[in-house]
Amino acid sequence: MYPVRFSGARAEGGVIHLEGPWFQGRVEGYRKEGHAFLRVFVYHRPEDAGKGSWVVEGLAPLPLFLEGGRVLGEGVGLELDLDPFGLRFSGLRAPLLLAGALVPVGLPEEMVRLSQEGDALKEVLDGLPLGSGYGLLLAEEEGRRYYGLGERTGFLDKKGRRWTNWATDDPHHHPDTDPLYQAHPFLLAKEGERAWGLYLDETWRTVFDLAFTDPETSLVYTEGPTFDLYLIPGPAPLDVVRAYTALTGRAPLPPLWALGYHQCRWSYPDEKTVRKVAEGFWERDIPLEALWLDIDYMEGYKVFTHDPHRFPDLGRLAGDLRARGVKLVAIVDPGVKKEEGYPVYEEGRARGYFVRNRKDEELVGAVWPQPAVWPDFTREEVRDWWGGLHRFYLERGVAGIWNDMNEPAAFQVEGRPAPGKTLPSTAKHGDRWHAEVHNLYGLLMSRATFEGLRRLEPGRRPFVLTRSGFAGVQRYAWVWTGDNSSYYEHLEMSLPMLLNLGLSGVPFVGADIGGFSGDADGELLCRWTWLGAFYPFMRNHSGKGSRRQEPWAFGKRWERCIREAIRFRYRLLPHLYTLAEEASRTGLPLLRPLFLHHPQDPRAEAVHDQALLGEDLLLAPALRPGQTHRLVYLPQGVWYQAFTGEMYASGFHPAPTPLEGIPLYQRAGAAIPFTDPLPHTEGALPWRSLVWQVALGEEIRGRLYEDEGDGYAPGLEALLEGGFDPVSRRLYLRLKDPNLARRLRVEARLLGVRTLREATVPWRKEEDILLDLRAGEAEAWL
Ligand code: MIG
Repeated sequence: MYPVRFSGARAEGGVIHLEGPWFQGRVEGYRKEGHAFLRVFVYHRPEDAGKGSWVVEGLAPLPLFLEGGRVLGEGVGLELDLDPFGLRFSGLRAPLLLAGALVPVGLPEEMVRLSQEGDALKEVLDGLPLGSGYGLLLAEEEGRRYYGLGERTGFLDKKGRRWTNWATDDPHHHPDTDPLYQAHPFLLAKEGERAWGLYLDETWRTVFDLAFTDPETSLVYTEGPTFDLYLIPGPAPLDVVRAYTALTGRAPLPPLWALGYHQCRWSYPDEKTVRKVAEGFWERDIPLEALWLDIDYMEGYKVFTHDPHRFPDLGRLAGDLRARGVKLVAIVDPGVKKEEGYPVYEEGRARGYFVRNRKDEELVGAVWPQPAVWPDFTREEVRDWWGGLHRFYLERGVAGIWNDMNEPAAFQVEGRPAPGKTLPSTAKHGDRWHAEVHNLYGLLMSRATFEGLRRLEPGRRPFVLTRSGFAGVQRYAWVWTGDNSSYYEHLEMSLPMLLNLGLSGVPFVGADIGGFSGDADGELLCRWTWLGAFYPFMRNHSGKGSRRQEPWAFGKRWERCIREAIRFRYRLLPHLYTLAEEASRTGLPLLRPLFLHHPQDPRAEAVHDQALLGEDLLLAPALRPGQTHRLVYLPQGVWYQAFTGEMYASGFHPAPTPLEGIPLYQRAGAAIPFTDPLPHTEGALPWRSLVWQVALGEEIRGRLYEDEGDGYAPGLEALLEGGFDPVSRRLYLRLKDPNLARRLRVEARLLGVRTLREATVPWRKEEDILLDLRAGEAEAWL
């Protein structure tokens, strides 16, 4: 590799143009929703000058000018070196941009092999005159930590390892497996309380070597022919997340039901089994929102079909379940069975919609359907077609779509085992190599599905779950973390995995509760369901060959505990839905690492086994069998144990971890809306019963968002405000609630308050004191 050099820089039309004998570049300023961004773009082929983006859109220009070596614009600044090219930005010193293929780090085995086959590599890389690839060197700072990068194994801080973006189906991943299904070339760097972000808008394989090969240096590498980098100034971690989601897009508000409890298995083999599982929930009074159909509902793994014997009438099944509030979700894989007379194949072939091989023939491989071909989702007409096919499911009452195997995963290609379990880099999507668009496959498939559902049922909010995705996938789908195993280690790892996905802009995420591969047991499933009650996406799923893991699978002892966890989830729904609405507006995830709200606290920086739900609830799950206690770290502020009401100051404390529950803390001053558990969410809004759980504080505040739970009618907001004066012991609460008259019960639970001297409203005592809030106002002396 050799340094990129420029001989001059000039400002023109608010853009800084970089010129050199081999390389050209631009620094551009942008603005969106009050956030400023800098784009540093370097290329060497004239045809790349106008490179677009698959993800970023709707930016307004922010004019830049040059002052000495500094690039300045309103609210942003960057220092440049031209020869060799380097930059300084916020806390980032990036002394060198290197060009040329970086064989030891970046290149996949397949490409190395191709390179040994003469000029094939040159062809893959489109005959680049200078080889290919760029790597930006970052000077490391001791106190810097890195987060983001989407879905990853490991702990919270991603420094010290090398991470690759190359969507990969790895069904048996381990603590150090990389890469996995998602590709998010995004970093959030934190240095003390300041943070900055970096998004590499490149869809080719990219590599983030974070002080791994060399502790003094990190490397951000792309194997593609351009280097397209967005810099996000911060200055707080919260600003970086808000700005990054302004840049790459936000998740739309999901239908309320998506936040309920989901039950899945590969597979419930026939209609009878599906009905029996539903009965199992109803008999035991366990809430159930949706049952999921895995690949065996299809006839011969053909998408947009159902098996005539095992699932003779999907519509009737969906209708019967729906009558009791339960939705059906069906899996749709991208691999289309190549079979004469199968209309999806015939139509796709006639229109030339499938991915082609390097000889420009239909690329034939094998996945669950054998043989199989793959739609080319990079083309809009293919996405439109695919989206429209979903009419099949909607007509049969299916409520949501589950996209799997969309890395894309392939078992074989052209009669041979598929290297890397995917399509060859030389496959063609239109005139692009698979190498360029591989990472986009899941994103674009989800987009096709989401847009199709929205077109077909414009009055409803689509629900799509995807396994693979790229930066921005949150605009179209929820994400689950693929094939974990029934290990306590994977229970533990799920939290940092979901937290980093959240920081990477994907708020609606979950891991398979109970673990997908391997055999769960009652205690593991109980612990996992309690943690899962806080996953934005709460689904129990298990794989073929593993023990069944419905809530009652391990006997009464465990059923009790699991039922409690699922019921707790339903109590929490008013708050979860409020946070979901916030996520759709601000990009902030539901589940957040401690440091996001406590950036000044060094002890919060690496905590991987606790999380915040919103800003006000802190959870600290039990993660080992037989565990009776664990250490909990509470950041700045006063906290109340959310079940027992005990008060804690910031710091460490040993907490008991009983099976019925989870160590959960509520920030002093926070009011959280809870409801009574319902069997499902049909007709639940507006909440008939609301209990605002108040953790006393000098200032008290809580928010509730409500709408119809689906569709696009505007929503309403309820606010609880007030305060507690510790000297006079006077508590004042005022509720502004436009739906007040429609509720049967509205109360404030005074967390940890056991006695009350006097109140202006009716009150009663359970474990804690409950004040009637139907008058919209209450005063009490404690
Ligand atoms: O090759 O559809 O991650 O959730 O149950 C396995 C069967 C394919 C992988 C998914 C898993 C799903 C399974 N699928």
